[in-house]
Amino acid sequence: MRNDNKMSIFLSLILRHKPEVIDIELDAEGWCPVEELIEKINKHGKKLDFERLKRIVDEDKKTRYSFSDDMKFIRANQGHSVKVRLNLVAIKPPEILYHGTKEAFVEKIRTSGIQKMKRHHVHLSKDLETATKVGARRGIPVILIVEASRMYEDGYVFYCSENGVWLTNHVPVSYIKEYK
Ligand code: HQG
Repeated sequence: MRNDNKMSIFLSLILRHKPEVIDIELDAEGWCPVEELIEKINKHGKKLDFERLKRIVDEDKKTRYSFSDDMKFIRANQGHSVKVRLNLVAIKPPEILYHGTKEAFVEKIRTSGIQKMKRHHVHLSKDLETATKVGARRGIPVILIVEASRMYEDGYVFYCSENGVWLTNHVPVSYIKEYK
């Protein structure tokens, strides 16, 4: 569809070069929230809904764009002129990693595990002190001990950011030991 081509070119402009045209920000890895992208493109006077966006992504001949696994984020696979870091390399984590959270969240975490919520990954620390600080931002901190090695052996993928934050997609309940 000819109009889809035009929209795809506009998407490239936003996701690779000039996100500021619609006042959106890409994160360090080039991702932006799909819902916000659609809303801001419409505000900009172009018509886009999720169905159309998905069609453009799926039918792009050069696979220019990707959705995150949960379809909540989108990015250009390459070709950026804005600075993005697409090179998170999966690496083996230490035996144990820590997650600092707020006491009030523990009950939910007990049933659904540690989820990335609004971020792109679950953030974990290699030391107790950092995790305690993260948890204390919101109230009484509770530190969860994550059996990272066992997760890794079971096929879960871990990354370590340049600033030493350990990242993974989800920590299922069975890998969490609680600690107060
Ligand atoms: C919690 C700061 C209910 C999770 C810090 C956390 C960190 C759940 C909150 C970085 C849940 C999300 C990240 C579930 C997780 N049910 N609550 N199933 N699973 N949660 O801020 O880890 O300043 O997105 O425990 O230093 O607190 O941004 O994550 O309390 O490194 O650079 O939901 O943010 O760094 O909160 O913090 P966040 P986080 P920056």
